[in-house]
Amino acid sequence: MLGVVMERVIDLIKSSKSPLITTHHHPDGDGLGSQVALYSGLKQLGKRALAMNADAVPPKFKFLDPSYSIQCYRSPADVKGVDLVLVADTGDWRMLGSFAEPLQRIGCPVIFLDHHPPVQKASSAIHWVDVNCQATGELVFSLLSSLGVRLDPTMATAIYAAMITDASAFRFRGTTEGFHKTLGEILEINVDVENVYQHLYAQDSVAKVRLFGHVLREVELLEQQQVAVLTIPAALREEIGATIEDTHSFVEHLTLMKGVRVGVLFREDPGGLVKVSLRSVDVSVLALAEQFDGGGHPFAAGMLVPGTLDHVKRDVLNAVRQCLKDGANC
Ligand SMILES: [Mn+2]
Repeated sequence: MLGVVMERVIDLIKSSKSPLITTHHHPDGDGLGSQVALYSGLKQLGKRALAMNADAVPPKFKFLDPSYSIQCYRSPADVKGVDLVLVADTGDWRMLGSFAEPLQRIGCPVIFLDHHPPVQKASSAIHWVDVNCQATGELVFSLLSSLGVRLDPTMATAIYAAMITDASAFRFRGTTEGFHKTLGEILEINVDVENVYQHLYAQDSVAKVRLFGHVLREVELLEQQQVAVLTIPAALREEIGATIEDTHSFVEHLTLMKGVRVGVLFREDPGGLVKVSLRSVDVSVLALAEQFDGGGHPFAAGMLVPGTLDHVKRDVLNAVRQCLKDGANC
């Protein structure tokens, strides 16, 4: 099945003259790394490739795009002439935010390259999904190899960053022999691994550290310490001067505590929304996220829920309790 989809994807890319490559909103290392590698690879094949997103590249990821090729979408004129759309690291139109509608209006084929379990069925787009891949970067590596692209240091660095971002210190089951073999091939090209590490993991602002200190002091442990909860009220974040992006890694710390099975982070966002991030050690939290219109992976999922912090916390934590009761079936 995967082979047929891959062939179709390769045919569409080969016959395209002006492909547009994008990724999800609030882009991360895997999305941007995959996008940059695809963009550079398709340029090498002589295409008038365009890399464009709705959101600007967050400062910490700018090193992945040394030639500033990723543009910000402004008006329909920006996507004129595009004959193929490639979306990296999501299979969900909703994850494209304000860019979804203009992309759908182009009327050309759309290919989603992704490694998340599919959440939407009703779509005329082509979905090349491999949930066995730990990162979309891994998928991009095999796609570019199949297209005969010779990786240069920019592409190699982008794929390397994409893969190590989503591998989270190789803690997940998706860390396969194949994953490490791909990394091995990437490292044969000139990748400055210390530089990538510095950019991805050693750029914390003082505000981020202070905010983390504040929320950690208030960590809640529920259900005989099997559930750990962090809460970030908007007022606290703003008072300290931390950005929304600063909070992204906080949830990862919860499941480092012995005995904790599920970590939940609640972040009060603008517009009456609460961002919920879920991490789990041994029960799937994906169905739980889907109940609230979210998505992700079995052990790392999230959703944006309308409502007040208190109400969203109550509803989600009830669902988490149910999830623990149901065990692996949830
Ligand atoms: Mn990813």
